[in-house]
Amino acid sequence: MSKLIYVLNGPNLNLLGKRQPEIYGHETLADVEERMRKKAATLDLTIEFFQSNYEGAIVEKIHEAREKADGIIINPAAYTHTSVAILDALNAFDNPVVELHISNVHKREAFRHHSFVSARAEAVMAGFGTLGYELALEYFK
Ligand code: DHK
Repeated sequence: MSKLIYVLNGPNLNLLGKRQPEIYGHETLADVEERMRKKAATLDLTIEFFQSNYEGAIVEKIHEAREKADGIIINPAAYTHTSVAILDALNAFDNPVVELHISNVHKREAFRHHSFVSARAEAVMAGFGTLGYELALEYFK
């Protein structure tokens, strides 16, 4: 049976393609989702794609994943650097977690260098642009 991977996106990623394209690129989140679905099919994976600007909604989606998902790919966006709640939710999830950032956060402002989620993630990727989402699927093949 094909594995189900939850792909979770945090705040402002709904503006992907419009927001600071010099950092986050020109692709929209819908473009990313479409490319991921195609790539997932080649790896015998199924994805559940989700974005929210609300911390609690992301926490609740991680709770849902506890019952359903074989893995999580998460770009927590700004919550990467602030959210103990998302870390705690991920710690209550038993399958692998891949943390993803479109930009190389380590090349940016100092406040982006710390991630609460990295304490939980099996793998962390940053700086691959939106291509990173497809590459992250390879972890679960
Ligand atoms: C996206 C954001 O919105 C920022 O708050 C993070 C991350 C970096 C990204 O590179 O995908 O600091």
